[in-house]
This record gives sequence, C-alpha cells and structure tokens, in this order.
Amino acid sequence: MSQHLLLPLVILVIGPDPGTFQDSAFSPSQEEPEDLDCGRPEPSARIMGGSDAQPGTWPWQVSLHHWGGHVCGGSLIAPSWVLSAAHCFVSNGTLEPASEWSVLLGVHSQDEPQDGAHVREVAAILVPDNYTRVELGSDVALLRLASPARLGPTVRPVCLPRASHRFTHGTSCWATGAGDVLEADPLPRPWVLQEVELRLLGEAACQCLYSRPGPFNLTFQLLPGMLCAGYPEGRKDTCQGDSGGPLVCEEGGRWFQAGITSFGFGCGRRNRPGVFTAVAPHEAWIRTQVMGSVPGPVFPTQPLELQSGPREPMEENCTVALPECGKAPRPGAWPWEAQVMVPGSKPCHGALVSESWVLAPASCFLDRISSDGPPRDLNAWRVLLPSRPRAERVARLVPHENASWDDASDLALLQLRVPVNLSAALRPVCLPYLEHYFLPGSRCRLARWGRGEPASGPSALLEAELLSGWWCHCLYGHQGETVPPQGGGGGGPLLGERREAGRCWNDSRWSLLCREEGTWFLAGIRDFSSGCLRPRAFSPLQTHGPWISHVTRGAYLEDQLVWDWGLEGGETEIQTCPPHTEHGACGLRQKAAQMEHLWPWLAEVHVAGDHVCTGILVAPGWVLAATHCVLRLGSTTVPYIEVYLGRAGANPLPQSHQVSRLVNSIRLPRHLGHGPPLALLELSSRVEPSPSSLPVCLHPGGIPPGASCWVLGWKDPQDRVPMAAAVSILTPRLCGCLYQGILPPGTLCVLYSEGQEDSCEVTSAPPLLCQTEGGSWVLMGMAIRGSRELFAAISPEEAWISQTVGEAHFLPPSGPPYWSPEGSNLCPLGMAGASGPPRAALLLLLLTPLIQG
Ligand code: 4AZ
Repeated sequence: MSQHLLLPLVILVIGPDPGTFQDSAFSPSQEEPEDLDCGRPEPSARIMGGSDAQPGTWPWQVSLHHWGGHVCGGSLIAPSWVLSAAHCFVSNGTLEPASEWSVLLGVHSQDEPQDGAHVREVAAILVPDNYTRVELGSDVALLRLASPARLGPTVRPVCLPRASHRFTHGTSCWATGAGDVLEADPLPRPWVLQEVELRLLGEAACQCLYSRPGPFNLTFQLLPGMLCAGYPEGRKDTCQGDSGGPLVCEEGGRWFQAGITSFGFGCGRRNRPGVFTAVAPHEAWIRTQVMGSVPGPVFPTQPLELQSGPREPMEENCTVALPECGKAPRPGAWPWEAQVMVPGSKPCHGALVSESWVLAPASCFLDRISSDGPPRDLNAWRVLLPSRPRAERVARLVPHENASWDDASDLALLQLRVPVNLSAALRPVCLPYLEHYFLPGSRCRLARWGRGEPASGPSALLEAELLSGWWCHCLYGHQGETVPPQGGGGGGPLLGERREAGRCWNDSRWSLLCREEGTWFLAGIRDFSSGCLRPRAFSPLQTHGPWISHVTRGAYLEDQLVWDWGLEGGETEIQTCPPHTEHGACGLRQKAAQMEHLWPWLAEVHVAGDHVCTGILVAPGWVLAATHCVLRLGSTTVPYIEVYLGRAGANPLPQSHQVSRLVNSIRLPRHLGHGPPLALLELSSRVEPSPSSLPVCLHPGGIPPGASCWVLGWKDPQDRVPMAAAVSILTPRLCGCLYQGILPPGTLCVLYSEGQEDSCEVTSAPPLLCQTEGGSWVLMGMAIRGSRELFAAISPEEAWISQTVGEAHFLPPSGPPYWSPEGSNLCPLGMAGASGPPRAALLLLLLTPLIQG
C-alpha cells in the first residue's frame, strides 16, 4: 500500500499503486477515445417515492459492498473506474482499506444473479484531499477496479459532464439506488434497484429552501459544488444507502451524470431536497486520477443547443412547501375524520392519514382479524369520509403486529380501494416523526377514536392541555421517583390532558390532536385513563410513525413546527415527584416561568358577589376556607358562592386554565361552645387535576420536619396577585405565652420574616402552608378573623375533614406532636400575657432558652 500526494490536485491513494500515472498534463479538449461509448442504455425495454427500475435501464449503476453488505451506490464511468461519494469510505477522518470493498456490476436485484452481473475487487480508493466532512463538500471518490468490468447490455459507463457543462434547472433527472425506501426503512427483498425522477433545482432555489427551519429546527448553508434535486413538497428523494449513486440527466440521447448522491436532512421531507455533489466541477480531478487508463471515462461535449440553457437568476425566490396535512377549517371540523362501518358492529372512528389509508384502533376489528387471511366480509366494509358522496370500499386491513396484546399498539390501517382526491374538506391529519416533541402546555383537542360514544355536545369542544411528562408521571402517583429529562426524546409514554368543564367520560375513547402553527397532528391515541381523578393519558403516536409510513408509503409525516422551549428550556432538569397519597398527587407545584404566580390549590371564593375569600382546594370537589370569611355569623341562609381556580390576579393565565364552580353546600364541624373556624365548601362538580388546579396535601399534626412555611394570600383584595410571605411557626408554648388567655385551642401562631409582615392583606383569611423537605406543599391552617399571625390549624379537624371529604390528601404523620400538654407557667418571665405582635417579643423569644437555663 502506498500513498501519493500530488499538488495542486491532490489525491490520496490507498491500496495497490495504480502505477499508471504519467506526468504529462491532460488537455480537456482532447478527443475521447473512439472505442468507448457512454450514457446509452441498451434500447429495450427506490430510493424514496420511487419504483422498481427495469433491468438494463441504468447499466452504469453499481452497488458497493463493504465486508459483503451493500453500503453505497456508485456509477461505472470507465471499465476500470467507478465514481462514488467520499463519505462512503472515510470514517473518523480515515480512509477505509480498498481491500474491504467490492463492486457489484450489472445487478438489477441483489437477491438473484442476472446475466452479465459480476463482482470486482477494488484496487484503490481515491478521495480529494480537501474532503473532510460531507456537509463541507467535495464528497466525491473514485474506485479503481482490480480488473476491468465486463461491458455488456447491463454494464455500460455513464457520460461525465465537462466543467463547462450547464444542466438546465427545472429539468427532470433520475436518481437510482438500492437505499432505504423511507427513513430507517430498508429496501425490502429482493432489493430491486429503485429509480426516482427528481427535478434539478438551482442553487438559489435550493438555498432558499434550506434557509427555512426544517427538521430539528435546522437550516443549512449550501456550498459551491453542491447541487439539489427534488421537490419542495418532498416525498420523492434519495435516502440512506443511495449515497455515491448517480443522478443522471438525458441530453441529446445520452445520459450524463450531473450529481453524486451525497446527503440530505432526512428523506423526502418538506423543503429538504436531496443534496448531490456536482460532477462537472470535478472534471479536472477525475481526469488527473484516471490519466493513462485506457479506455478512460468519456466527457462528451454538451449538445450545442443546451449549452446556454436557461439559468435561474441568482435572486430567484423559492416556492416553499407548506404542510399538506393537518389543516382544519375550524377546530372540530376535522377533514380527516373517518368512520369505518363494519357490518354488525357500531361505527369505528379513525383518521385519514393519506390518500389511500385510514388509521383506526385495531380493537374495533379484533373479532374479525385472524391469522389465516383477511376478514371474510371485507367486501362489505365501508369508510365514511367528509365531503364524499358515497362510502369508500376497503381493499386491505393491516393490523399492527402487536395489536392484540399491547394497548399502546392498538392500531390498524385500512387501505381504500380507490385513493381519494384531497381537498380543503378532505385532508389527512399530520403524523409526527419519531423525534417529535410536543411541548408541554400545547393546546390540544380530543377527537373521537374507535367506538367512542359522543359525549354531550360535539367533540370539537373538548380542549386539552398537554402536561409535561414529569407532571403526568407525578400525577399518576409514582411516589418519590426521579423523572429524567425528556427533551427531544419523543415524549414520554404518557401525554396528559385537562378536560373542560369537569365532565367525565369513563367509557369514551378519544385521540389527542395537537396543533402547531395551525397544523394539526395526531399526537396520541387510545386514552387509557381510569376514572376521573387524573388527567387523561394517551399513548404517543411518534413511535408508530415508522410502521405507518412503512405500510402506507405515503402517510403525511410532518416535521415539528414549533420549537419555543420557553424559559424552562424544555424538561432538561431531573425532577423528583413529591410524595403522594392513595388519592394521587397533591401539593405539586410546577416551577415554570409562566406559572410563577400560580398556586394550583389557591381559590378565589366569591361570596354573594360581595367580597372575596381565599380558599384552598383539598380534593377535586372540595375547597377549605375560614368560616368567618364565607359565612355571616347569625345568618341562617347559605350565600351564593362561586369558586375560581387557575387565576393569578393581574397576570392572568390563559382563560383555558381557569375553572369556576358553584358551591353546593357548606359543611361545618360540630363544635360545642364556640364558632368553628374552618368550613368545607362542596363544589358543584369536581375539578380535574392539572398544573393549574391541583389539591394541596394536608398535614396530620405537628410541623413537618425541615419545612419552610408561608402565608399565601393576596397583596390587595382588588387585583389578587398571589403573594407568599415567609414565616416561622412558633412553638405552642411561645404561642401560648404570647397570646395567653385569648387563644382558642388548636391555634398556630407565626412570626413573619423581616420585611414580610405586610405582604398579604388579611380580610380574605389567607392560609398558612409549608413546603416539606420532599417538595410537596401541605396546608397547616387558615387565618383567624382579622389576624395576620394567628391561624386555625387543620390537624385538630382531621377526623371531620377525612369523614366529609374521602379524597382529602392527609400525609402520613411525621415530626413530633405539636400540642403537647404544656402550661403557661413555663412562660419566660414578663412574656406571659403579652398581647402585642410576636415580633415585639422576638428578643425575649430568642433569650428563652437562656432564661429557662
Ligand atoms: C445517506 O445517509 C443519505 N435524502 C443520502 C441521501 C439523503 C439522505 C441521506 C437525501 O446516505
């Protein structure tokens, strides 16, 4: 093996020395040897979106095998020379040894040997020395065969363009190869060579397309020497495994190789045509490498009439393609809504995913699916589609292979006998690629799915908000688990959703549609929530994109269109779920910028249109408030009370976060002697848990160890922006000493941190909360009438609260009991009976241990 470095046209030779180099300069105008013709297939007779080629159509196509397997394509340019792409042979900056490669010629289908097909060893692989990475251009390679190819009807060289050759933009050319037929979907056996017609795009037009954010929100700067071919709308393209293969255009009865398949962003994606290495600029390099080889490649002169072919003006704008799927005239009028009518069964709701295919739950058809062939009555099946005068007939039913046992794969595809013409009223829904990440907080809607019965009212009204994976996971009660970040990971297994108006359909089936930039995606299927306590959860559809496109070969997969991660930066931090009770998560608060003012359990309790009290959501249908705030003493009538959740004062969240309920009844504990301090308000209907309305946890007694405590209220009763003032809860002894004689039993008193005393107004009777070491928030008490420092504790009322509200979230007891029998006789001297605010006694308080000592 030896290496030669020749400047300025540098080659890197690895493998046996070609030994044919001559130092004489070539002349580009030199006539080609007469004995070799090029670019003329024998007169007779995938690539993505392509079709099987006829044998002998592309006789220069070769398959390059590395260790015996197809890796790249190439083109025969002379009996001993194959043109291909550098990136096929260079890995980590090193050229792979020629001896590991072989070239298959005249191969139409790699499964069956054909007449004329043969294999050649590779003697040398040559790559321009300025090649580094595929995105940086010069992605070209020459392979010198160990012995010349046997030319024949299925093995012939292609013509090469001279440097001056100008291919006319807009003309149709052909790419060929045995690469993937879809992203990550290999060409199936018998690996018949695929061909696809691609339009040549001008540099400016291609750069214009690549300047639009595409997959992964990326743009790309094309470099001189790169050439694009394809369509703004995508769908037809080269793909992995086609690299190195030719892009050929017919001129004057000969096929010229305009490009070498190089790279792209995905395959067949919108505004991302395939990128090829332009061959013409490499004329000199190719001539230098093959010099002395007879017969060599042929560079015929371009037919005269094409030499000044129309060129695009440099400033040419491109026609960018917009999504063709997922457009709905208005939410709820879903142009992809399909109903599959199976004789003897209720209609099954699904979605149109392409001109020919409908996606629906397999469970609709499980009784008809058998391993020994299609359903016997498939002839009688019909599909109803919007704006179609007649029902469509069904040609094929393809259930997901795991459909019968895996809920997450409860999918089947139905092929229509006759493809439908798409229109504004009949359009497929967009499907997400595997890497799609629907952003938490996305506005989504539910659409009927399977045999779901319509609830009252049209499904269009079912709005949903996507929860983050962490939230969803925590609400589903995985206690104390650490949830890793999911950014870019294609969404978690669950997608949460919050229903409107607290309605609850246990037996309805829905799919989840989420919108990005006005385009609707089918994001989740087969909600498998149980009961109403938790948000609905859906199996994400991302994982099924490859199967759906594999079966349909034309489903509308669409790139992610929204990338605004917001201030959170996605879910990048590892988060831990707070503990939960048997009733699910409680006291969970999202740390998101837009949620800064949101306390999901803080309710505005509007009493008889008169004044507003604070209330705390303690269970999906119950709010706790201070009795004195919601009830006029002595009054015997229950006032008209409205409760609002998901409000954040002057910084309101979107309307859809807000929930309002009427109060059906007010429950008071049976206290002998004096007025009960706490009231439970029974709401007219439950409130579904969500980031903007979630119950708080209740602490059963004592002070949670290591907790930080806060009075949560409003700065003023008008704009009601929630404020949290840091406080310390005093020991009962100090509390008793400070307020001796005036304290009802079960009272907590607090000391505000410096400067926090005036944070909250007190007429609304604010609550006292602590955040436990585990992160969950617990309610300690509600303010006693007119006081900033005194709170009626929850724990003495635990039995009453638990009896009244079965789903109240009392955490297990922790910390020492709070109210131990102690007397005021232990009060520091001079403090007992003090009636001023606690801060005045701060010094005394701090000195207490000394005094006692
Ligand atoms: C590849 O990986 C590849 N869609 C080739 C072509 C394209 C994408 C990838 C263009 O070989």
